Amino acid sequence: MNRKIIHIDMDAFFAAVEQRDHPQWRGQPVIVGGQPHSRGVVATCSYEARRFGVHSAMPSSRAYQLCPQAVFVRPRIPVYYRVSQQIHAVFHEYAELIEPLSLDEAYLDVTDTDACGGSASLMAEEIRLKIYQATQLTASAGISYNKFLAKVASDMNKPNGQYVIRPEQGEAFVEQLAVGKFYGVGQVTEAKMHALGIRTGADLKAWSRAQLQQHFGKAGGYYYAIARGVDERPVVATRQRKSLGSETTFEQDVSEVSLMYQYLEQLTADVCGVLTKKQLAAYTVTLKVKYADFQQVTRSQTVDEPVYKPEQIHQLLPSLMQRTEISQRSVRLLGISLSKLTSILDEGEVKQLSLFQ
Ligand code: TTP
Ligand code: MG
Repeated sequence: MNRKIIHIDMDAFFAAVEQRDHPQWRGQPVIVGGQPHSRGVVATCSYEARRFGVHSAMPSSRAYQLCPQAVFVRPRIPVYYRVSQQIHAVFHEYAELIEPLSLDEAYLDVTDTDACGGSASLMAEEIRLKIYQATQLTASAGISYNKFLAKVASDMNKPNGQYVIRPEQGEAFVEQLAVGKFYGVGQVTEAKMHALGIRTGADLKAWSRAQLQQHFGKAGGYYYAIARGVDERPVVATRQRKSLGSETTFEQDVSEVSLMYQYLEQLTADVCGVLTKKQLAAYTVTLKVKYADFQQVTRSQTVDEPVYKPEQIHQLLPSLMQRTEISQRSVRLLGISLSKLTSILDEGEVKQLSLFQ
């Protein structure tokens, strides 16, 4: 029994929201992320900017060289969260099993959904229409019998389009697909495959499972299966963690700020340890302070680029600490927590795989 999976992905998500909210930017190259002369990177850009070669994760300075006339805007993460909630409300009309990959992307298992006479393609049309009606934003969809193919399919007719890969087409579809297009194959793995002479799904198929495992470890088994159009991974409606934190109550109240900073460094190290193990990064860092009289305050900062290294968090500490009264009052508890978590893909590349409120 084949499953029916829909992968939905919003088009130029952050940039499309900015163009929606700033009509004067419609039809213009819009680059969301770091400012032109900053050391930041491009989060995403409008399709008008992509024509100049600008893309996600490119240094903003490079984007400026390619497209100096672009409008450079800072991300407004809370607005994107709101849109994400709206599109999820639509998803819930069609599927119980929804697996978000990021704010703007999700897998839906619609195998047991009766809507549209059971046609997943018609459901995808309706979902995209309802998303548009609710948000004035366009989405693309891929429809297939597993997650891997649904994901690849959603890129085929982007923007504002959809594409179906039927069970009998799956294997042939993967054969002609460049390995760089495989979800889960980053630039490093792609280069490694190229070095082995593997450029397409067909090339990949020529290798045995054992050989692939030998070269790529655990991922080898996954590559072996997807080269054959097989991907048994279920759509999992993961209850994602919303935050990670660590705190400590002192045996004796602390009044020296430099000592507090040292404790916070230790707490940061603890939290980052967990973060790294879970392959996550965070947009929001929160400092919690409980004063000697048990009064408690929290101070948060949300950043444009998710943080995951202790040094990145250390940089935020002084301004968070300044927003408290720790220099005048002694403290019985300090805590650090990280929220608005997002996944880090292998190869050190940070990508919004799972952003959650
Ligand atoms: P994507 O869905 O990868 O890209 P997109 O929606 O902007 O464009 P496309 O039409 O090709 O789907 O990512 C969704 C959002 O996540 C994107 O709008 C901005 C953010 N993002 C980053 O902040 N950094 C990144 O490196 C990537 C890839 C995305
Ligand atoms: Mg998208």
